[in-house]
Amino acid sequence: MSDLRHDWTLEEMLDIYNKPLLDLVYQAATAHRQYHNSSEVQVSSLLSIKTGGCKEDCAYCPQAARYNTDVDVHKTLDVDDVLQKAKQAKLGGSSRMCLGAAWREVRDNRDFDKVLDMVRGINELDMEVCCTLGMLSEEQAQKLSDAGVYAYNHNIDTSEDYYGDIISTRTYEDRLNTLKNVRKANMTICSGGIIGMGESIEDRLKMLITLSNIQPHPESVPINTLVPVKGTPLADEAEVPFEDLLRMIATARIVMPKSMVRLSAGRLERSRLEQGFCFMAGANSIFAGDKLLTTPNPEFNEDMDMFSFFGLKPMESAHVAEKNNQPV
Ligand code: SAM
Ligand code: DTB
Ligand code: SF4
Repeated sequence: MSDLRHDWTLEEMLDIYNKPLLDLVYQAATAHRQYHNSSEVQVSSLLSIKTGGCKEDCAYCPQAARYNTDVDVHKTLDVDDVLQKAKQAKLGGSSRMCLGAAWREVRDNRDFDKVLDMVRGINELDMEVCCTLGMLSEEQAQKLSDAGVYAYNHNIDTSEDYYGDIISTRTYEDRLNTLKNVRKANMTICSGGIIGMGESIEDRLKMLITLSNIQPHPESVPINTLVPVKGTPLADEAEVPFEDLLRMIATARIVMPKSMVRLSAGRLERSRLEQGFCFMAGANSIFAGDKLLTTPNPEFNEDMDMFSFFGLKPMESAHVAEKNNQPV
């Protein structure tokens, strides 16, 4: 299977992206079936362990301290509270917890030690743990990995060319560096971006090129649609047409066929049939639970209804799968 390429050109990507829509979806569905069980969707629960008050200036983000949004700032949650929430998520059917913090970067302090305890505790519940905590040094990445973090989410958000229009307090290079540290520490990479921030189609495709240049490809690629939040500079951005989202998901699936493609933020604005089309075009992961980090998301039960409508089922976590394969 030699279609894992790291040298996609913009021309090739444009040719794929601009195919007649159903041909594009068919090609993506075919690529999807080469590497994945098309009836399984990975389901993660997101939990904001430290909310708001972030010193970065990401133009889309309700948690940046400098914008006047309705987000209530909250200090780092206690380990016991987080484990309680993880247990609830597990009872609800989630096999994977993703812990998010509104930090520019991780600092070597008591809050980081708390996160490491959370990670160990959630692992003991036989759940997979992901974290998204901002930039990491090599040593911090290793500590997270040793504590049992399975995946680290760190989005590159858009193309290198457009990045400066969205964030000025860090560089694209900074983000890519953290991704290198994540890989070195043997955590899997979850990295993608946001559509609907005023970027061009070329910017979106250049972002996919950067991701597909990473060797091996990121194990997981979240495609978020901007959730416009009052008080942020991007509050009044135009809605993203469904066709754009579908083409983006399908193109990501074709250029990174082995990765998980996550239909991330922005699902509340999409109908059940639209989301079904995205699963057809190769999306095979979602965030479930009625809240993302600070903004609303569909109810868990609604998602499970949607899954049964389409004949989909939640994927087991690597933990559970390992256990089930052990001889008794
Ligand atoms: N502070 C850490 C960081 O920036 O890496 C982790 C949390 S941050 C909120 C995680 C990701 O959420 C961002 O990289 C961005 O892609 C996404 N995000 C934030 N606000 C969003 C919004 N309004 N709409 C869609 N995605 C958003
Ligand atoms: C990702 O790509 N999307 C998630 C997760 N990684 C951490 C976050 C979406 C956040 C949407 C805005 C909010 O709820 O604050
Ligand atoms: Fe801070 Fe992350 Fe939001 Fe940027 S995206 S302002 S780094 S919480």
